[in-house]
Amino acid sequence: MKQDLTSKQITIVGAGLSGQAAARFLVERGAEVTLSDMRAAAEIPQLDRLSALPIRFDMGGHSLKCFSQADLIVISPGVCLDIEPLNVARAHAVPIIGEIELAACHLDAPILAVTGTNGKSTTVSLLGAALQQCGKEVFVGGNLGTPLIEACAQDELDYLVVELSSFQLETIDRFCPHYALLLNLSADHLDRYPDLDSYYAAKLNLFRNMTTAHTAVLNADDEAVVQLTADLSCRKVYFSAKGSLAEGMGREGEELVWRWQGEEVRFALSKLSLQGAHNVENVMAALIPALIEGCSSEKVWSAVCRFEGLRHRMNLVRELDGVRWYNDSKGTNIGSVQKSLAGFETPVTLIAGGKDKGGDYRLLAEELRRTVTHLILIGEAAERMVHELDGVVPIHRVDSLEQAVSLAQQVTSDGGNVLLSPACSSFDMFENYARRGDIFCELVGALETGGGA
Ligand code: UMA
Ligand code: ADP
Repeated sequence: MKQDLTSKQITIVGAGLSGQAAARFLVERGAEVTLSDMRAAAEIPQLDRLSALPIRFDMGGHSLKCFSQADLIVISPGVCLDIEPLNVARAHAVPIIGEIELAACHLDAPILAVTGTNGKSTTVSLLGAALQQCGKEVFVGGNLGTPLIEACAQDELDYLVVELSSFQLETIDRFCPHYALLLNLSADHLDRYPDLDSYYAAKLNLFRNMTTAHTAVLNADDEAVVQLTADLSCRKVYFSAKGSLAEGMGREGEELVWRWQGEEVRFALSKLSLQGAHNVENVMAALIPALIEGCSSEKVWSAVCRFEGLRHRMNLVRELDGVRWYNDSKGTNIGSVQKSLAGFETPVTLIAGGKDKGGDYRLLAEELRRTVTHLILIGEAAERMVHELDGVVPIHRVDSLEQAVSLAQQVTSDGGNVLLSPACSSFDMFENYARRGDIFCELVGALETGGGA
């Protein structure tokens, strides 16, 4: 339901991408906006773009009166719900929502939401491309990078394809997607959640308002996904990369097979540009809503096959002296690094580490033993990683990404690979994962031949 926001006192918490976009939207709707951030204004990228707007800035900390006296509080995904200013707001009965909830109340097009621990960005991009190929007007964003609230400025959208993180799903209330894709569940963000169950519960919030008129797209091969969605009241459609399905999207040898309401369509996997078993799962999930919506299977498949993948996900940076260098800076948790390593048949020097998210690094041991000859560690998590992986493979600790790249060149022989796939977030040393990946690519690009093993 669209709220009248005119003259409402609204405090936005966090002045990053999400908060700045919410501020622009709310000012346009006539709200009296306060933008509050614990960082000083000078530390916040692109804040000057808001300087011409009638916004009150509460920077360098959160003033409690901006929370106790507001009509509504809109929080950014990186803001934890248990910070003191939000407790004050709750004590004054001020409603607290996230940018996603605010946006959804003011958008009419059907929402196709994608969540899961890994593969979200790839899947929303595939789904967006597939729908666009069929002539649909589509917004593609959310956690991927463009805040959902920015879709409110676009007219005549057919679909909103939205990547949602567990952080964003904590603060939805009436948000209800037409399709909700849950790709997989494994440990992540344990620096924000007290335990795995709380992280999974945030993800499952996605389904809270869905009824029989809505569709959940679920990974039949993921035990946690299947168990935790057993009681959903909406329609469930499954995909399985491990075998065929009587109804849904299965795999038979080198073909995907879509069986739906008596029809059968086959897709040859050899035509895909994307590499890796995990990407087959992402493709399967992305195809389902497009096919159910009646898009042409030829058009959808041609868009999916052309898609070459997003930056910072297993990109080949260069080959030098017979060594292949890969940037997987978006490999920010243990499950994703397991999948990335599983794709290698030749020896790997792995560069990992960063801001610790509290996962169990011992889960990497099996893949490390199989493929990794040297493990080079950077960042805050290095100490715990050394402790948990002691004796599994030779470990080297260094102080910077530059040192890691230089050492990787020295220890990696002709025929081997160097992979940056950190299993951690980047915020201890870099602005974000993309900056970390860009710097890695620059360092690798500057290497000279003959510096290796
Ligand atoms: N802040 C406060 N008070 C707090 C906590 C944070 O003022 O208590 C401030 C920080 O000082 C900072 C601002 O909040 O200035 C940052 O807000 P944010 O962390 O929510 O970041 P945004 O720039 O708004 O970007 C967010 C998402 N960030 C996170 O979830 C951490 C982006 O996802 C998303 O692309 C963007 O909204 C648009 O929707 C990034 C991410 O790392 C890619 N996501 C995590 C992931 O994928 O693992 C969940
Ligand atoms: P997300 O947006 O969920 O972080 P991405 O599509 O950006 O996911 O992929 C990030 C990393 O996760 C990739 O580099 C790859 O290592 C891994 N990954 C991608 N898809 C999957 C999947 N379906 N299952 C497990 N790991 C995956």
